[in-house]
Amino acid sequence: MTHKKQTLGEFIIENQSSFQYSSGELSSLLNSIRLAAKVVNHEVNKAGLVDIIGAAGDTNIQGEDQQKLDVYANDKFIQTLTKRNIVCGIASEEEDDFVAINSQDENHQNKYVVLIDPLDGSSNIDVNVSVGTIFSIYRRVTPVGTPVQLEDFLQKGSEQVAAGYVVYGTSTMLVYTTGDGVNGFTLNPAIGSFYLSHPDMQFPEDGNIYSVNEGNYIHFPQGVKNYIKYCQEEEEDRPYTSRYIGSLVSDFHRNMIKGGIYLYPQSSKNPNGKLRLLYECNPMAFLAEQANGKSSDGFTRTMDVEPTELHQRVPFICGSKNMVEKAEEFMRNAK
Ligand code: AHM
Ligand code: MG
Repeated sequence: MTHKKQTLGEFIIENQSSFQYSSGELSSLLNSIRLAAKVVNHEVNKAGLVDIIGAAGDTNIQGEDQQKLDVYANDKFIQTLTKRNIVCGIASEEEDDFVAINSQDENHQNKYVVLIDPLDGSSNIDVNVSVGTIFSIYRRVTPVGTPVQLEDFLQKGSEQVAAGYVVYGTSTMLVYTTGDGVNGFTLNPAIGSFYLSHPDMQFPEDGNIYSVNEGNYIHFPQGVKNYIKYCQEEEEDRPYTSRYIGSLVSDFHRNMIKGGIYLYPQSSKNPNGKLRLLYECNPMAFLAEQANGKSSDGFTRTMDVEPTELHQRVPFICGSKNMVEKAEEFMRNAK
């Protein structure tokens, strides 16, 4: 039996009513992300041609300056999200401060804020390894009709209304949640449409992959060191396999499909770890929980951490439920 393949555009509209404020605005917002993702994908895919068509800093054939891909991705997402009257502000890894969207929204009627890492893992581009876009969406907390404020962005992850990522990998996928499970869509580059390829994605409860930058082992807290040793012990289902791409989206995506745990702990060098709470950890935590996984800093649920600044970092342990709980046990016991 052949089924008609559902496109992302169709899926967004058809599932609109499962969202509690189903005014169509969130659907339109998700559609802007879908469009920007395609444009960025096209550019990321040309990255290897840089020597032929010009590198960042060069001038291209139209006389425009070539941009670094992360700057390009940032501009594209901001441009696309600004066009529809839905988003009042955007915070991005690429911008020191949040961007208030006043030009299109003079009366401050737009209700949503978006936090985004436009191109995560961009140091991987030069070596043809996959990168990703991560996004997180909230409703503003300040009243409509007033300018967007920092507090609209500093919301706990548990307040997210949607989150997702795009992985520009061997194929390009967009994976997102609006709080009703996680669905994955694969881009057919010949046609330029995303199709539902991974409905209702779930982390296996257990797994045998651990992903951590073990080069930093010496700087890790004792609980993490002990957990890593546990992963390496010879037991019935261990040692686990170590897989670390160094591209959060790809490591997370693989672990969600195969079962695994990702750790970016605090270290003596980086007391809060490296990853950013608002546009890296919280969206991944929302996806993880929606996919039957778990996410914490070792002690506190990621989505319960009270944000104090836009670019705040937190230790991050995320993945299959039983694996994260085991790592948390090691953290507690080493305290
Ligand atoms: P970036 O936002 O500067 O690209 O850094 C985030 C990336 C994650 O994708 C990845 O998991 C991590 O940094 C890798 O860091 P490290 O090289 O320290 O292991
Ligand atoms: Mg990043």
